Amino acid sequence: LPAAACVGESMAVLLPGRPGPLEDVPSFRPASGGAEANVARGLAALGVPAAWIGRVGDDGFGRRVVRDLAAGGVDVRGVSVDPRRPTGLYVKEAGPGGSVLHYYRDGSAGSAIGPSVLDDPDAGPLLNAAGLVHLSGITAALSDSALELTRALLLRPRRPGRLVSFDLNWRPALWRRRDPSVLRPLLNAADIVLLGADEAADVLGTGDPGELRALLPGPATLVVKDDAHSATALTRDAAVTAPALDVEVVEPVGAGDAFAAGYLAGTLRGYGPRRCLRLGHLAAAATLVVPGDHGPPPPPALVDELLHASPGVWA
Ligand code: KDG
Repeated sequence: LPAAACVGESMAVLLPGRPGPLEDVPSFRPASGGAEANVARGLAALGVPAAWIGRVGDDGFGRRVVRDLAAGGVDVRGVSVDPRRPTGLYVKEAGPGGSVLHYYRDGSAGSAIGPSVLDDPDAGPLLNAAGLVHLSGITAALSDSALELTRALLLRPRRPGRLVSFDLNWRPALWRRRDPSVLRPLLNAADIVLLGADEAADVLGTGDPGELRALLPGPATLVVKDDAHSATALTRDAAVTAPALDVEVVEPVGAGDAFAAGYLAGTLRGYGPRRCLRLGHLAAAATLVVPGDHGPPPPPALVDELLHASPGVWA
């Protein structure tokens, strides 16, 4: 049974063969993505048994998404196939200012997820068994039923020992028809919250770790990421900041998910905050240097060496 269950929408991805406006791109490479599924993949790559819980259409993109996740070692027994709706898709457009994601996911199978998944004979037991359930703000934006499921997983009493992590994952394009004020109570109900200082400033009015702590007293741990530079973990009694690795960034999408996977894998291994942050940075670095949503993690021996290195090595 999985140690972690990641719930959300996974999509097919088209990566441009070269940068520039989509109308001039001659070819695309297919891949798969979706924030929570990326976290499941990142966890599995780090040796944590992880399931992805979500829905795909009865189509080639859906089969690709499920196949890619399974190949990445993710438990896909809890995936439902929706015969009436298509699998979502996103297309990356690479420009001088970075990547833009174009979504084709309105009415998708993934967006139709809802609280009924809790009673699903396949997904329900996986969700119940997992010590950690990982969610993100993207799911809260997808549909009324997806918001209701997010609320159920965060706001209902949980069994002792169960952790729920929540990554803000602010995607303004998904919130045009919804009020993002629903996010704050969700964040506050999680045990571990991950957010970027910049997105926190957009959604909560501040990116300052101390001010965020005052706004979100609920989570046992709040992890505030300062772009590519560092991340700070605020626990009940301490604040620990760890610098990121300085890498040549090829494409940043997916790095936040890899960071979350590293941080959460560290938590499940019983690491203290500094080592959790370091594992997050290592996993993120592996994704920053590839064009897709996930890169292979560094070899375990190197990870181990860097986790235990003296602060000077990381500065
Ligand atoms: O974090 C990476 C995601 O942004 C990408 O995989 C697409 O899930 C996605 C989303 O909703 O933006």
